[in-house]
Amino acid sequence: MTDQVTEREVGRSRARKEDARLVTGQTNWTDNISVNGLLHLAILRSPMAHARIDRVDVAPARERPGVVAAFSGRDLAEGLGSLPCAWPVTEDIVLPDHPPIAVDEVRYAGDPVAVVVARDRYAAADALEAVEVDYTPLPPVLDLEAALAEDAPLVHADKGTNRCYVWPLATGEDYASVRQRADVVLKRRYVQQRLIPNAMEPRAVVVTPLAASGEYTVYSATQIPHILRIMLSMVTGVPEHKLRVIAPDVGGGFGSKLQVYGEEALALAVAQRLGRPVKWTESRSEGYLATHHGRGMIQDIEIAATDEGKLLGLKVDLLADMGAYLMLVTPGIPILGAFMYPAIYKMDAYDFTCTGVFTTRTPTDAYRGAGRPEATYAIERIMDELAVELGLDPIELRRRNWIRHEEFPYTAVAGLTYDSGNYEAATDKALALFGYDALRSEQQKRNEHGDVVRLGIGVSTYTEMCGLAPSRVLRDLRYGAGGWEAASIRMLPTGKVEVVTGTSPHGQGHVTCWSQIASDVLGVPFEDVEVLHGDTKAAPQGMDTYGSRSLVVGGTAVHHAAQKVVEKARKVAAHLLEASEHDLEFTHGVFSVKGSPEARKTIQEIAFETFSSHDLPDGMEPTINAEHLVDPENFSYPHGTHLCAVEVDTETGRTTIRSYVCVDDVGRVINPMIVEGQVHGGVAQGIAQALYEEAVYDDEGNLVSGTMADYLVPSAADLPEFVTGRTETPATSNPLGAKGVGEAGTIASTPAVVNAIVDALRPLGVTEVAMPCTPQRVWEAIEQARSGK
Ligand code: MCN
Repeated sequence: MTDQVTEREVGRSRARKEDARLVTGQTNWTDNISVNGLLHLAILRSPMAHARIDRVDVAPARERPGVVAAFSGRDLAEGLGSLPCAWPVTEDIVLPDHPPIAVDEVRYAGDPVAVVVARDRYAAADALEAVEVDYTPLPPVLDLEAALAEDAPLVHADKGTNRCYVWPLATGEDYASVRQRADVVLKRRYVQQRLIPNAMEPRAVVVTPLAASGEYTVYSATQIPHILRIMLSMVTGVPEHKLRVIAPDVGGGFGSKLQVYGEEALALAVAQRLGRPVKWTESRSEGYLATHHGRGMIQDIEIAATDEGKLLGLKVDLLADMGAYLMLVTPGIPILGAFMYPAIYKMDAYDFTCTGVFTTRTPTDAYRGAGRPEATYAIERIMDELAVELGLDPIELRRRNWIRHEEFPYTAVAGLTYDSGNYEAATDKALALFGYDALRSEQQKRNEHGDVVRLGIGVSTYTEMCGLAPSRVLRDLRYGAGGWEAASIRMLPTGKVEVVTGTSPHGQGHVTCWSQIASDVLGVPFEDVEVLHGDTKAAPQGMDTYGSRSLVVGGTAVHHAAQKVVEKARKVAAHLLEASEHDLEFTHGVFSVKGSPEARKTIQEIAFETFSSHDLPDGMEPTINAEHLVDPENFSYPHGTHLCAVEVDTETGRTTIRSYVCVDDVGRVINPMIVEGQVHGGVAQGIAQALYEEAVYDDEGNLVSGTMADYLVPSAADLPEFVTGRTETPATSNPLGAKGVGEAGTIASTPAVVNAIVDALRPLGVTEVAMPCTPQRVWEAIEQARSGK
């Protein structure tokens, strides 16, 4: 007989089941996949940001040793559709054609131009230099404001404009009238630099054809095997039922693998043509050009308030850099942020407009937080400026405006109903952990002494919408997919359990957490649960992993599916124990008859009896397996308070983070250690935006920060010790009471750091430092303030 569990799994810091394999190299990365006859793809990319393609001759490459085939864009164009944009945010959005490989024109440095196929990857890469391409340069389009001028050169000449869309949202009272009653109106411009997602594993794809049946298996380092399958079928014409997509072990994504990439379509098209298995693996520097970027926005934000610091209204005008083409959800990224500018604050009016702009740069799309870090940055920065203007402590200003615990559920001015929250508790806890008052007095002393190294304190009180999400809301936003998630539970005859999930983890630890959830509901040991994912044959239904949705949607589906298993098992147990279902208790995996505890059956015994099906209730199918699809009623709204203390050397401009405290409220926690890890990773990425990372382009549109030597991804040594705390305000929109955590740290941390830097330098007259706040930028800001410019 199998052991039953007596301790609750949910809430335990279980070491991740999946890690032993990952850290000992017994992994199955896409690039490790090798099959007989495998051919390798290399892709020639445009060296120019914008040019007409006059001629492509791949014939010389075909002569190179080891080369099996070579294709120009024109060679491959037939039969290949446009890459999909699944989030056309307005009816009149400009949707340019996006061929997986350029045919007539290249629109960013890195746009694919030709494909070489060879027996090994080195032969393929070497032969690229033999491909002849004649280009006529066209003017690059790099400046978001200049791109909107009447006479601006056009990224897509056939569209007649670089304006992709204009998306307005005006909620609450009329902003102009509210502004009139304000005592203070502040306006600021913030720039969200472009960021390059740096997943540990670069992208890779392997396609294996099965000639006899016309089937293809696509292995891809993707976050979205299910969506990819549908979209690849539409782009290449391979019928969906003949396509199997497998996301093997995937080494991170941060949104960059929430995509349908040209290379995936090209690999499939080449495998189709040659009838041979093919592989493409991106190099790191190739990824910097060809994997989508994140952020890239100019934010004009205006806040109106009374003398007492009561917020009245907010106006935001956003210019969002789409890059050269619209990828899967490019236009929707700033729209996800649109709802978050009012954040945790009460106000009467909100007026938002986003203009999407095409430029001749790598397309942008989701990057950890996707729209919400930008919104949080702008509101949290301007709240600090307003506090200074009103002579208030920044935390006091926030206290005067945030939604109070007893006011939940609360419909915020942008229209979202926050189900729960306790901003007071999280802030109080963070302040205590941080030692706020002591740091403020030290700061004052240093300022009075005119110290070279100044101390700055930054706060960020945030919420965010995640757990994407209710399908009906997504439909209203013109998002092309639903927000549901699927799970099924297979009770194997020997009492072991397979959880099949539609989520597709790539570092988050779903195998562990889903095991914890299933174990609790079914009463079977954690070790007896296996989780299957990331394969459209094994887990045919799913909406994949992004938007910190997996726990609150996918985990909830696991919970419900497990409950269905228990209910089916109850019927069998009642029959076998000759009792009424209502007289059965179910505790720790054991059904027993109330009042006669010796009359009992474990759920594992039921699984075996059902399999052998000798004695089932009439009409009952011989299985207690179950499936459940969940479509949540609402997003989830994690929140918290992050506090950062920096020391800024006013002679060198160097910033050192002295302490970093974050108290996050992600509702009920399934696995505290995993949540802690998510917060650490998220905060690291937010700090990276504040201090280090930027995709820099020259005036011709070349990416000059094109390697890891030029684009500074911080290592653990560059980051401070994080002090983490939690408060737990359960979500009311899912039975787990959980809120998402995957992006929270990134969303909260960037403004905390920049607020701290500006706070340190304010006595010197500095009111703004542009991100990333490199020593040079900080030093320049000090010099500018000194010289009064
Ligand atoms: N969790 C928990 N209790 C909670 C909330 C979450 O135990 N109250 C656990 C979940 O069970 C899950 C993990 O924390 O194991 C993250 O859950 P969730 O917030 O639902 O986020 P997703 O699983 O949907 O992951 C997506 C999210 C996003 S959008 C980005 S970007 C991101 C992130 O996850 N990219 C990551 N974290 C990442 N972590 C790694 N290692 N690699 C990435 O690419």
